Amino acid sequence: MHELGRLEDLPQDYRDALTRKNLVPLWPSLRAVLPHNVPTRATQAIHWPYATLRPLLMQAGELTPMEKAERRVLVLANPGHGLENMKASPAMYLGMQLLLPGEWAPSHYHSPNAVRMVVEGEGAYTTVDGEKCPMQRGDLILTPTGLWHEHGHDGDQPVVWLDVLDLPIIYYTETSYAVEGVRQQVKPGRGDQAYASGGVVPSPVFERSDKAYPMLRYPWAQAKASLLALASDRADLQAVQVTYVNPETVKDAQNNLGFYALMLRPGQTLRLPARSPSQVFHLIEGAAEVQVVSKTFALAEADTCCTPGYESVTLKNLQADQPAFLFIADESPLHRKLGVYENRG
Ligand code: GTQ
Repeated sequence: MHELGRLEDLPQDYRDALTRKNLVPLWPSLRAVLPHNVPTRATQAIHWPYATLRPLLMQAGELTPMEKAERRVLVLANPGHGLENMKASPAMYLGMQLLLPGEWAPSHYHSPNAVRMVVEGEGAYTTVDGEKCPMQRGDLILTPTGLWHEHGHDGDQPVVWLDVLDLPIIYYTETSYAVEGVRQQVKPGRGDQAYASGGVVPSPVFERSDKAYPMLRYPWAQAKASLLALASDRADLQAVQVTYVNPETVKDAQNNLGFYALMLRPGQTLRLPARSPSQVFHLIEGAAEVQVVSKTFALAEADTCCTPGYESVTLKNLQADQPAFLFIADESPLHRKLGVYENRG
């Protein structure tokens, strides 16, 4: 591992001549872009406790009406990437969105893929591609690339959800844009009803659905029931985890980000291997600790944290008599497409 030449080693008139011709010498920057063995990661392990975020989000509700916000969101930004860049990780954007009773977030579609994880409140819904999806705590609702979506609220308490978008990677590739529209007509047929039970899917006797995203709402009640059944069936299973998939293809539910629900058994400690993707952990129920590098976060319900790639993460259920349930988002599908996915154990 020898030292490479620095920019300062070159005569100023030579450097100026390069600059004038839009040329750059590689060797002073070679180790920066190709570090040895482990990538340089700007992503810091960051914890956003809901208890500190919530009052500021409610304040946004008083300060900024929907007409001035369109989407009333506080972005969970990683200081390692620069707060203004609105990234939790290289490919993940996180936002906490507030909708007050009677409010409506107008219809649009955009090129980034989004999901919502419902955090609190009753009575809100997201209409996606004409499908009216009720929002209940822990539900996962997809708004994939190009599908119209709008949020409404018929309840009487604030509703909050966590948005997870692949916006940073879509923005980076200069493919990010949105199109505004008018209120959608709700159509009959809901994916969460068509795919209400695992292992059976609707039979195309007369016509096959051509929907790229046949299931848009994944009710928490079903995901939780699957985890509890899996845990009791397989006492030997270390990681009680399910993946949110497209029920027709059984591939990841969306193109770039992966979504999972994980149950920690009472008192369980689980070491997740060091894999290349960054991860986001959001606690749905219980109390859990997340340990990564030199940081330890105690997650209360509705807390969110992120961890950099290439590091193992140790999860601990802080309760000895109750399971804990986590929602996880990561960049695995993107890494697999790019051919850079790694599990280093
Ligand atoms: O709800 O459509 O957090 O378009 C960022 C961009 C939410 C949304 C965000 C969006 C939305």
